[in-house]
Amino acid sequence: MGLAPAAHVLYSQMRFNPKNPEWLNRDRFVLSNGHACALLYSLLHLFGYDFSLDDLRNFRQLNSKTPGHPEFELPGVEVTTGPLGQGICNAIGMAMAQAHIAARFNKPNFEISNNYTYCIFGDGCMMEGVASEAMSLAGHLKLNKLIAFYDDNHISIDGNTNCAFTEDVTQRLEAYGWNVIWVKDGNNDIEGVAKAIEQAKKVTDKPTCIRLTTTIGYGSLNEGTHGVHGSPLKPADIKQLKEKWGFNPDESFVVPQEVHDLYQKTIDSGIAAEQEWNALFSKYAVQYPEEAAELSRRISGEFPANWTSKLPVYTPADAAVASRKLSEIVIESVHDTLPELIGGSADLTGSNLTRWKEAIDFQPPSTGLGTYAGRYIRYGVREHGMGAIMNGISAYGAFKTYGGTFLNFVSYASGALRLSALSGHPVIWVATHDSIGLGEDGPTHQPIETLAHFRALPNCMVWRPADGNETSAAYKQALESKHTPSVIALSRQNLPQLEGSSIAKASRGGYTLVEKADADIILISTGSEVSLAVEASKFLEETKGIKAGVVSLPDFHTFDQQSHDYRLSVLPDGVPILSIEVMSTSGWAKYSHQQFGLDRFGASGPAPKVYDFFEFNKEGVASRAEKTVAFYKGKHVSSPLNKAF
Ligand SMILES: Cc1ncc(C[n+]2csc(CCOP(=O)(O)OP(=O)(O)O)c2C)c(N)n1
Ligand SMILES: *[C@@H]1O[C@H](CO)[C@@H](O)[C@H](O)[C@H]1NC(C)=O
Ligand SMILES: *[C@@H]1O[C@H](CO)[C@@H](O)[C@H](O)[C@H]1NC(C)=O
Ligand SMILES: CC(=O)N[C@H]1CO[C@H](CO)[C@@H](O)[C@@H]1O
Ligand SMILES: CC(=O)N[C@H]1CO[C@H](CO)[C@@H](O)[C@@H]1O
Ligand SMILES: [Mg+2]
Repeated sequence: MGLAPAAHVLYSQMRFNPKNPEWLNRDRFVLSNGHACALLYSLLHLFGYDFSLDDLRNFRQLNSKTPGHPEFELPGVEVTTGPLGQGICNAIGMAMAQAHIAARFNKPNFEISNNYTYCIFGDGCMMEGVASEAMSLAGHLKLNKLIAFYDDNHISIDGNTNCAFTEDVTQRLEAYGWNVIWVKDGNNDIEGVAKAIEQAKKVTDKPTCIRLTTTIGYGSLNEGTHGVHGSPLKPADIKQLKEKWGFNPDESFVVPQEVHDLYQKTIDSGIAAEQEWNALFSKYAVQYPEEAAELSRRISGEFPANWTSKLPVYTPADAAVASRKLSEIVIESVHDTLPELIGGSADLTGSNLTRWKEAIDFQPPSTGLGTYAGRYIRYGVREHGMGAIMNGISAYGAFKTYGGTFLNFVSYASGALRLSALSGHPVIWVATHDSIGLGEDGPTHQPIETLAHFRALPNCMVWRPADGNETSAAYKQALESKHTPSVIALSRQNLPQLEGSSIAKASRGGYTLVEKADADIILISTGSEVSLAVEASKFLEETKGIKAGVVSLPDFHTFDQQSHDYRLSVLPDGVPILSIEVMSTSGWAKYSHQQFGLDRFGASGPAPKVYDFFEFNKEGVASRAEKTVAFYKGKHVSSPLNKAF
C-alpha cells in the first residue's frame, strides 16, 4: 500500500500492450521485492492483462495465476522474483540487452529500440550482496534507460532496519555512478514521483534510482510496522482503511468504472504505440532487410538453418587439447553465425578462454573500451551478479548468453542458477578448471561437490565433455536449449580425442564408447576421467583378462530423458558398473553399483601428481574394477536403471 501511489504513476506512463505482452519494444517492469506481488497482480488486472478478479481472489492458492511470488510464465511478469536481490540484477540484464539491441539495430529515423526498464526494490534487495555486484556494474555501464525505485520504508522482517541496515543508500548508489532522486513522501507525492521519472529520462549517462520514502501498510492501523509485511489485515482494519480512502467498506473486489476508464487510456496508447512500432518496423524491413531479418529471427528464437555445420569435429589422430580450449574453438567458430550470442566472464577471460579474437567489448562508448554493440561483457569479479544479469538478458528475448568462471565459483552464483533452472532461462555457464586436474591452485579451487549440487537441480544440464566431439555436443545442446540452463564443466589439462565419440552420440547425454561383448564390468565416467577409463580398460584386459566396457556420460539430465530401452542398452542388466569421477560420489548410485570418487577436499600440487596421490590412474581404477568384479561374481546383477517406478 505504501508503494501503490508510485506504482500508479509508473504504470500510467509506461508503454506496453497487455494483449501482446511479448512486444519487443515494451517498457519492462521487475518487482524485485517479489513478496509485494499483490501490488503487481492488481496492476496487471487494472491495466488489462489476462488477470481477472477471480484470479486475484485466488491469491496464493494452488494452481492459481496469482502464486506466492511472481512467476516468469505469467502474462506481464517479466521474471520470477522472491529471492531478494535477484530482480534488480535481472532488470540490469534487461537494460543491457536493450542497450545492445538499440546499438545494433537502430538507424537514423528508425528508433527500433528505445524503451525503459523499470524496477522496484526494497531494503532486503539493497542488503543482498548480489545487488551490489550488479548495481556497481550498471553504474559503470551507464545504463541510462534503467529507472529503479527504492522502497525506503525502514522495515524488514526483523522490524525496524535500524537494527542492521543504517548505511546511506543514496551515497552508496551515487558512488556506484547512479543518479539518485529522493521523493521524501512516497505515500502521497504523486506529482513528485511523476517529476522524478521525467527527470530520470533526461539523464543520458547514468541509471537512476528514485528513492521513495514510504510507510509500509500505509493507511492500516499497523502501518509502519513489520506486522503488515506478511500477514493479512484484520477485518476491522480493512473496514477503517476502505472508509479512509473513500471506498464502500461492505464491498470487496470491486473496481469503480472511473478507475477502468482512467487506465484504459494507458492501455489504448500502448496498443497504439505497438501499432506505430509495427509500421516503423515494416519500413525498416524495406530499408534494412538484413537487420530486420536477423532481429525477427532472433525474436522467434530459431537459429539459422545449418548452424550446426559450424561445430568443430575431431578425429582420433588430432592432438590432445584442454576442453576449455575446445570450448574457445566452438565459440570462435559459431559467433559469426549466431549474432544473438553475447557472453562474458567474471574476470577470468584469459584462463577461461571465453572471448573470440575479434570480439568488441560491451561498454559505454565514452570509456573508449568498446560500444553497446559489443558482445563481450566484462563482468568483473562478480559471479553471482553475472548469473542474475544473464537471467535478465535471457528473459529479454533475442539473445543467447554465456558467462565464464572457474567451475568452483559457479557455486557463488547458485542463487541465480537456481532461478535459471526454476524459471527456464537457458543460460550457459562456461565453467573451466573443472577438477583436481587444475593442480597447483589446490583445494580452494578444486570442485568436489559442485557437479553433484548442480545435477541435483531440476531442469539443469551439467555437461562434462571428454573430448572435442563431446564439447561440440555440449554446446549444441546448450545453445539449442529453449528452457534449460547448462553448466559446461571444462578441463584445464589436455584431453585426448577419443576413438568413437561423436556429436550425435554425446548429444544423447550418455553412450557406449568402448563396446565389449560379454563384458565383466562397465566403467562409466565423465570428462577427463573417460580417457582414464579407456586406458584402464586396456590395462585390465592385458594384465588380468578382465573385459571392461566404457560408457561416457557427459550429462545426466539429457541421458535421463532418453528412452528406457536406450538407457538400458547403455547400462544393461547382468554387468556390474563402476563409476569413475574425481568428485563427490553423491548421485552416481543412480547409474552404477560401485563408485570411485573423491569424497574429501583435493590437494595442491602438479595435476598428474595430485591424480596419482588419489590413485586416479590406470592401476587405481583397475584394482577397484577387479574388486567390483570379484564382489559381484555369481550374484544376480540388475541394472541400476531398473526400479519399481
Ligand atoms: C534471499 C532471500 N532471503 C530472505 C528472504 C525472506 N524475506 C522475504 S521479505 C524479507 C524482508 C524484506 O524486507 P524489505 O525488502 O524491506 O521488504 P518490506 O518488508 O519493506 O516489504 C525477507 C528477509 C527472501 N525472500 N530472499
Ligand atoms: C551446411 O554448411 C556446410 C558448411 O558450411 C556446407 O558444406 C553445406 O553445404 C551446408 N548445407 C546446407 C544444407 O546448407
Ligand atoms: C568425431 O565425430 C566425427 C563425426 O561424427 C567422426 O567422424 C570422428 O571420428 C569423431 N572423432 C572421434 C575422435 O571419435
Ligand atoms: C518506439 C516506442 O514505442 N517508444 C516508446 C517508448 O516508451 C516511451 C514512454 O516510456 C514512449 O513515449 C515511446 O513512444
Ligand atoms: C592458456 C591461457 O590462456 N592461459 C592463461 C590463463 O590465465 C592466466 C591468468 O589467469 C594466464 O597466466 C595464462 O597464460
Ligand atoms: Mg523495507
